[in-house]
Amino acid sequence: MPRALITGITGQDGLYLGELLSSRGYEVFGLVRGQSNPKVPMVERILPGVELLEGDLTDLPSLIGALEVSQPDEVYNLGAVSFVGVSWKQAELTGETTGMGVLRILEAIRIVYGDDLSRVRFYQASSSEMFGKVRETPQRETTPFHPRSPYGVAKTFGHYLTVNYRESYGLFACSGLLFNHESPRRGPEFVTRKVSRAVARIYLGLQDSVTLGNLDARRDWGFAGDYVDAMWRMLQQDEPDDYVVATGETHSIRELLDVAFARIGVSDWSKHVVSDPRFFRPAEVDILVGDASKAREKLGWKPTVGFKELVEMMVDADIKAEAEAAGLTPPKL
Ligand code: NAP
Ligand code: F7E
Repeated sequence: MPRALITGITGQDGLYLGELLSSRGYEVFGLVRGQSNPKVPMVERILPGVELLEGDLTDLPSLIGALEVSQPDEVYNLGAVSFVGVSWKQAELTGETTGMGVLRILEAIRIVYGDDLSRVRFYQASSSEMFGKVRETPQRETTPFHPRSPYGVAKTFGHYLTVNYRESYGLFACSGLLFNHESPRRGPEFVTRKVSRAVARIYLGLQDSVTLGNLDARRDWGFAGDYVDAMWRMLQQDEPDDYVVATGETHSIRELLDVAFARIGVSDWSKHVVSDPRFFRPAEVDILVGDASKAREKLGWKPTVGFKELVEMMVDADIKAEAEAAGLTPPKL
């Protein structure tokens, strides 16, 4: 039975990856931080067979301990301060977790596996935010980086470190340059979920409007369930490599609002949306769209959920969840 250790198991991707690996016969271990992490009951409900280990990416001994206990064949490093907006306000924590955390887990692997590094494979959750102020469109593996936030800078450090440990020590280390991926499990601070939740609550009469920032930014949004499959595929190849994972389509926040509000029968959303400078970023990534040809050709990967289907899935899930929380029976869409 192959064994996998996932950092960031309590996050959106950790949950989908845990489900995927369990369904493929893995023994799954997940790193959980904090002395009483409130997400543990939710993880145990969604992933009943998974063994949770205490540890933190800012604490090297705890990473060594987690590797010693789990002895994984595959390590997926998904843990991070992942919200770009907060990375300016907590730049040091972002650097320590999202950047230096990668160094610590790689060093922990070297310490635990010693001369036997061929026993383990490593996946690093890199990001399209590394492309930042994009030098070419669409972005591919060879596009130069120009990160625009402390988060993007920290991810770029983690990416190059992953490449460096592959080149320096022969570690089977892959970096996935993943574009935005979403789901009903997405954190409520990210724009897709913020919108799907607000639209659900507007539909149910629980609120009137939503306050957002820059409506003109464009992103390449896919479904998280598809993207964790690409992570797994990277670690099953004969040789380690880096891959862009994306849908190849780009949409603005305005288009996101169009689809989300259309789901509840509202075509003019202007009276429900307020734009507030508070939600603008000090430096914006204006447009992202990825070219995932390499992943398609070498990994046989392609997205299965389109933009409209994704947004509708999220709005529907939020209508159900918000209605249940408010004790309402939602009217049929
Ligand atoms: P997420 O939902 O925000 O999950 C982040 C995870 O990191 C959580 O489990 C969190 O634990 C954990 N974490 C935070 N600080 C930690 C620390 N000091 N030590 C250990 N774990 C810590 O993020 P996601 O959307 O699943 O993304 C997974 C990874 O992919 C992240 O590295 C993200 O930066 C990267 N990524 C995401 C996207 C995307 O569109 N989703 C795209 C490209 C790359 P708590 O629950 O305890 O806070
Ligand atoms: O912002 C704009 C905002 O926070 C998307 C993370 O998973 O994907 C994610 O990073 C866009 C930006 O995601 C609001 O300015 C407007 O242009 O949903 P987001 P992100 O910054 O793209 C990448 C690939 C990652 O790696 C990250 O970990 O939407 N926007 N108004 C807003 N964004 C938010 N959050 N809230 C607003 O009110």
